[in-house]
Amino acid sequence: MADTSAIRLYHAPRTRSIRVRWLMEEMGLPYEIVPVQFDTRPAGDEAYGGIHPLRKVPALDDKGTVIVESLAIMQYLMGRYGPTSLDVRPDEPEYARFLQWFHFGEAGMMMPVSLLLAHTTLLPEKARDPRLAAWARSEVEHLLEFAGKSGLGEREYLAANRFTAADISLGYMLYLLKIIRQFDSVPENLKTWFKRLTGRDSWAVATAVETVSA
Ligand SMILES: N[C@@H](CCC(=O)N[C@@H](CS)C(=O)NCC(=O)O)C(=O)O
Repeated sequence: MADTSAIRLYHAPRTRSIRVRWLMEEMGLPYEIVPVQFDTRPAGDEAYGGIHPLRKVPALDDKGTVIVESLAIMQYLMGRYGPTSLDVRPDEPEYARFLQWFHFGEAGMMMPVSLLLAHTTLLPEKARDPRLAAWARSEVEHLLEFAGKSGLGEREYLAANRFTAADISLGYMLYLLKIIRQFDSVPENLKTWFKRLTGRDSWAVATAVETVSA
């Protein structure tokens, strides 16, 4: 296996860097956490702008190779330090299904979840638009109905009959909905699946707040 001694994850609790940390815990990769302050925006300090010019999290520095975007980072780590059961290979029957749900977790969900977050929690109360929040909530429900029916159905995991990066990707979005108290209308089978995912030891480490002082 390639040298992993200097993988550095720029991390803030509750953010999408959880996805990357969760994956690295599952893969057993050694890594170092670099806390990024997230109490005020933009995140991090000016020096962090040299790592991630948009000053968002996560970012990963692998011995000088810097990469941002949580799903791209996961794909990079699986490709660079795999093979791993978290990835689904092109020659496996559920490769397409894996890719679809892996990307759905961010590309499919991000817009309405971000709007919901902004208009229920993040923005100052005066700037929140209840109509926008209602629209975002119904869109999120619509997407989750799709994920519950077409994605999970009666399965235990989204693809390939095992826990994969697709579960990490979409699982994080359910965590975000939980944080902003929009979890009640999540379909029952996804709630059960989320419980299954969050029962993993790797989840406890990935979401530990006390290990970083941002
Ligand atoms: N699509 C990006 C989203 C990155 C992102 O927006 N991260 C949030 C935290 S979960 C952030 O840094 N927000 C602060 C900001 O937008 O200023 C990814 O998956 O990494």
